[in-house]
Amino acid sequence: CDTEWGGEDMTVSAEKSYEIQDSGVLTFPEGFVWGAATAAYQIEGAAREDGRGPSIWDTFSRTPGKVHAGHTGDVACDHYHRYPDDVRIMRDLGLAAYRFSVSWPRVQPDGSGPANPRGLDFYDRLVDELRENGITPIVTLYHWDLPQTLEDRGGWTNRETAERFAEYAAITHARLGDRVETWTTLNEPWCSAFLGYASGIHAPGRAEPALGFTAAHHLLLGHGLAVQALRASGAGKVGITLNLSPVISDDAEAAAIVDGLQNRIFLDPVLRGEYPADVVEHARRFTDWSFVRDGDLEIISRPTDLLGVNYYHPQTVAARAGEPANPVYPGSEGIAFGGADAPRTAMGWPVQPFGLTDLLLRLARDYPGTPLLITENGAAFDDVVEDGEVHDVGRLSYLDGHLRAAHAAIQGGADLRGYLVWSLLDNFEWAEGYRKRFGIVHVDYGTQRRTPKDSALWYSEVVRRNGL
Ligand code: LGS
Repeated sequence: CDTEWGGEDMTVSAEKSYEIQDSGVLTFPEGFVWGAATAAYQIEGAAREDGRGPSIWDTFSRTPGKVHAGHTGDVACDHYHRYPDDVRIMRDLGLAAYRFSVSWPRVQPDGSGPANPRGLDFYDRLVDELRENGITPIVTLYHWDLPQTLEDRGGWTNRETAERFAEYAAITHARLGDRVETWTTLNEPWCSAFLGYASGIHAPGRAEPALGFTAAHHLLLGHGLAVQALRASGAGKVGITLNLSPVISDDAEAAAIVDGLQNRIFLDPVLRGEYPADVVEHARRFTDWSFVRDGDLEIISRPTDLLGVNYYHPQTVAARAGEPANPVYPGSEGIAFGGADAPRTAMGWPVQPFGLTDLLLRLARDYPGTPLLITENGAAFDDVVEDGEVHDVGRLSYLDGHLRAAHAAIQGGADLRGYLVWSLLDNFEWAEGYRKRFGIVHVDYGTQRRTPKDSALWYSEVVRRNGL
């Protein structure tokens, strides 16, 4: 890898990024964890069952104009009732691990107070079912479904939400901790903060740049307090999942701004105990950072056992005078996004596997000592079922390319422990509703019929061989 990251020079130029040479047989390290991932609101359905309270996504998806065609997670993949079938599919594919999220409003319908036992019962059944089928459960505590009652009190802009989150983490661990070893606190706090509060693209739909930074800090504080709570109750392995994107640019300043707002604003507090000085300066026109209190960064940087990495694509940016700010990156005026010369997925995202190698090697170099787990990687394509089969060549080739990229990073020294494909099933893709399909298993939403796609059959063979 001849790319340069961090330090003074943040630039990675497209020309310098190498081709992944090795297209022969590749074997992953012994014990490499292979699996798939999902999230509660995206697959469960059963939105009003067994005492579940409303979350910000129930509210947001019912707000006209926010989600494609007014889709909601009310039914989704009906996984709440069909989980035994879904676990059987995973077993048949030979998956070793399954990452799912626990719905906070099932466990605490109002976001605080005593647990709703019927909500926890579901996860109890799911965990047992997984273990009986030889699949290791990996729990995400927060995948964006904040109890609406907490949002009514300010949501993640309110410091108290961080404390409530730690209580919820302890309650959930008390019930599942005897059978679940690996816990991640938050999924992609960047999305919660900057899609949810700075730009309004996601729930709760607030759109003030300053709130993005406040929410980011309280999410990080919630992570740190939850780590403490999980440790106190004897959790095995604890970590956080971040959505990280290498930034490709010929302009070092533009690259540093975007890298700071996307990656370092979360990586540095968690893994180094400080906010990056350049990000603090950059955001001063929006916030005085007075929400950061003495001692917060010690809490946020409590040691973790793994870093969950969600990787989809790099960000290609260029300096361009007059460009308005991208609302998900406050203060990014003068920076143009996109423009990579690469094939695209159905989301319009470029397919650039080398970005995963760059990212993993950068993490190994700049944040050494933390084992890495790819908690999400995958792609949406416009799949069709033909005679009971789905020939999703685009996804298969995306996954193949990214696994080769991950393997290259391991060979370069990254301590990568496993790979979880996003997603097991087609599901509710947030603001895109059901129109974007990320599953390796097709879901017919009319009949709830599951059809493993070609990518699933191929992935099953990868898992069996522990390689490509
Ligand atoms: O389904 C989500 C997947 C799909 O693509 C999953 O729930 C999330 O954890 C994750 O965010 N996912 C995902 N991410 C790609 C991120 C691209 C950045 C989008 C920026 C919008 C302006």
